[in-house]
Amino acid sequence: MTLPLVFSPEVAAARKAGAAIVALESTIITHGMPFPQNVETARAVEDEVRAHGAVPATIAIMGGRIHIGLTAEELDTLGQAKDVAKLSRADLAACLATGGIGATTVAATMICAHLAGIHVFATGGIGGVHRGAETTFDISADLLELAATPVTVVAAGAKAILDLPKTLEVLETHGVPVIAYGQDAFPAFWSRTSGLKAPLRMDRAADIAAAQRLRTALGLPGGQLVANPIPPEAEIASHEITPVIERALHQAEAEGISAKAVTPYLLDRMYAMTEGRSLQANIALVLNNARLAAEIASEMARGES
Ligand code: PSU
Repeated sequence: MTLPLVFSPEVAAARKAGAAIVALESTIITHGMPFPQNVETARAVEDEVRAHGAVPATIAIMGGRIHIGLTAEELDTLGQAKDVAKLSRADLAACLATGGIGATTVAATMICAHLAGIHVFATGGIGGVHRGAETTFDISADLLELAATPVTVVAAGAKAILDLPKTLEVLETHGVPVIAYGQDAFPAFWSRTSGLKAPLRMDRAADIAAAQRLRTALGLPGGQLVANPIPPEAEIASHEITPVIERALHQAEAEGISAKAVTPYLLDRMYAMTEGRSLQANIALVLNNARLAAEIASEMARGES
């Protein structure tokens, strides 16, 4: 069976030329930000990747095909579409089989990027172990994907709405390298530090690229999580964001929100409670991750040529 992969003209040309490519996800567009900021941000992130020497490949499922790179019209359609499925490893094939429209989470984007031969992917924050997971068992499939699929994911850590110590534990159990970029602390999405030390630290994109190459050469499956702190001017300090997170978590519990709906609900509540500041921070950190991912992808492309 041939894979239902479709490449945008820009990505097809980049593949031919052996240029650096950075994968971008689409759940952040459909479930992570409101319209029109979602489409504006997706465009700005793509431009940031281009400005730093790589080609962006935003990934989504449309009409039974995996799109690797979206045209401006496709991005616009996705950003305004209603009832888009939030796809992870479990539901990717089902969405393709039924011809639906689906946005890819970190896990699904990693799978599609790997199929397309892309080794680096930039997002905002990965999913992780939710607070209260000891009773709900709510642990994002993103963590297991990092252990299975050889793609380096650049994120601002895991979202601080999660249980970060447990998230790091699960990553460790599954042998996922967690590399803080340029600092010792594991970042907490809206804040530069979570108060937890990251297991690894690297200060150069070239070292991160080499580590992914060596991981594969050693016969180890899986990728690596690069935890890139939000730029200082955009951060919301932990003492400011913590009460907001706690209020949002209480509301989610009171309303009985569960499973895939939890993260989008919390992000939306925090947007309202911070009068948009949480979204501004989210946009700044994604742009920052796009820059670093472009540098890593360029180093990887150099290593392959
Ligand atoms: N980064 C953001 N906003 C988001 C996400 C990442 O800045 O909304 C998405 C990613 O697609 C990630 C998902 O895979 O949130 C995690 O969802 P869950 O907690 O349900 O696994």
